[in-house]
Amino acid sequence: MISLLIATRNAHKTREFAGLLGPEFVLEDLRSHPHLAEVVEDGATFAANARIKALAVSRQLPGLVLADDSGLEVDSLGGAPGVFSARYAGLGATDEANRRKLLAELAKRGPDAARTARFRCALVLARDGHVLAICEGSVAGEIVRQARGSAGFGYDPLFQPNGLSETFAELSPVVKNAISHRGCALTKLKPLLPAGDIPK
Ligand code: ITT
Repeated sequence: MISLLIATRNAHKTREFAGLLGPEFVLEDLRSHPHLAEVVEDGATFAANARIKALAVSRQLPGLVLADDSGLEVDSLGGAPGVFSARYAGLGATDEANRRKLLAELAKRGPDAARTARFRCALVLARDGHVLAICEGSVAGEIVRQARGSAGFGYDPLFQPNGLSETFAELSPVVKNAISHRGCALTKLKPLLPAGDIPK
């Protein structure tokens, strides 16, 4: 069994990692460590923010720490919401408020605005304040005109991956994980995860 601390307070991310990593991993996340101060995510990129989270947590807690920074880039919004995905409609915004804002911003661009978009994910693995690995993944698709589906979280009901006619929120977790930005990034990182392969 490999113990891994996911440096997130987002239970949806932890649930996806559990599905992706399988039963040989014992996962914990920051909900078990409520005393840890909130990390300021002021990086300009997903990788920079994932690094900030991984380092801050791994300096305070022992063992392997995995941080995920992720979000949605919409082409006709100049890449927004990007690193601001979690707080697009303001600090502490709900997923629904963020989705409403995204549709409103796209509507302002007119009916012919491109709806192409991609989810991106950066994963940083760290231990004792040192970065061990950085892996990134992305998945391309388009923003649908009306939210569809109730699975997943965040912008899932608005995102239809290329080649499929369902949104991420209409797909089973197994199918989403197989093609998602998080799944792609983790596929690259997973071979490095068995504790024995990572130099102390
Ligand atoms: P932590 O920083 O504690 O990990 P967070 O939710 O604030 O939690 P991020 O700063 O990485 O994490 O923001 C990610 C946001 O991007 C997330 O809240 C969603 O709005 C969106 N997002 C990322 N991955 C997603 C996915 O698989 N499906 C839908 N939305 C996603």
